[in-house]
Amino acid sequence: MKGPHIMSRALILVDVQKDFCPGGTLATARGDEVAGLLGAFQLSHPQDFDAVVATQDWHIDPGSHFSDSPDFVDSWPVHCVADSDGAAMHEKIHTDRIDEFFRKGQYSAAYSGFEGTAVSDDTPLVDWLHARGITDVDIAGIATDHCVKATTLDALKAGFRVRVLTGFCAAVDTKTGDRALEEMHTAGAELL
Ligand code: VGL
Ligand code: ZN
Repeated sequence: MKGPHIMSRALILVDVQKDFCPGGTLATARGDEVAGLLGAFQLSHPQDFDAVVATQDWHIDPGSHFSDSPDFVDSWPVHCVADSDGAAMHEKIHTDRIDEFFRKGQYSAAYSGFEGTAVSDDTPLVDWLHARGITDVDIAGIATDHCVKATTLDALKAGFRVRVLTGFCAAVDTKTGDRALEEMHTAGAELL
């Protein structure tokens, strides 16, 4: 006989870092707003999640990901340099309520949080989630058109049921952000 259906949900906060917010080197217009909303959501919805994780863009020498003449598609101004203030989480995020941080992009571009490994012991994100029996993930953060999209598509490929909290996502560009949301929906994500 089959056992009972167990559902276990994680919240994945994607790259809610200072450099992606107003005043940062690669700011999104809604970065501060999204960070504030997510911080409030962390406090108001603790029971919704069996785990809360955060990803961080964490560049040491990411090659052509950085450029003095960025095209804002494949190359970018210097941002989220490892251990710099710009790589820190936005101050509105309650870091004491995050179970683990996953850093990515040290030596090359890495848009998906699933390229990240845990700060405490280097465990890849997918292994960390599987070890905790996570079946479902809610995804939010920055940037909708890049790292949120890549993280969502990888979560679907890994077999998680995925919801994107669209009101809690900030895009580099609203047009490509909206197109990215469509792509995520087509790939199987539920848009909330
Ligand atoms: C990101 C551009 C460059 C992101 C990271 O977090 O969406 N975007 N590096
Ligand atoms: Zn980056």
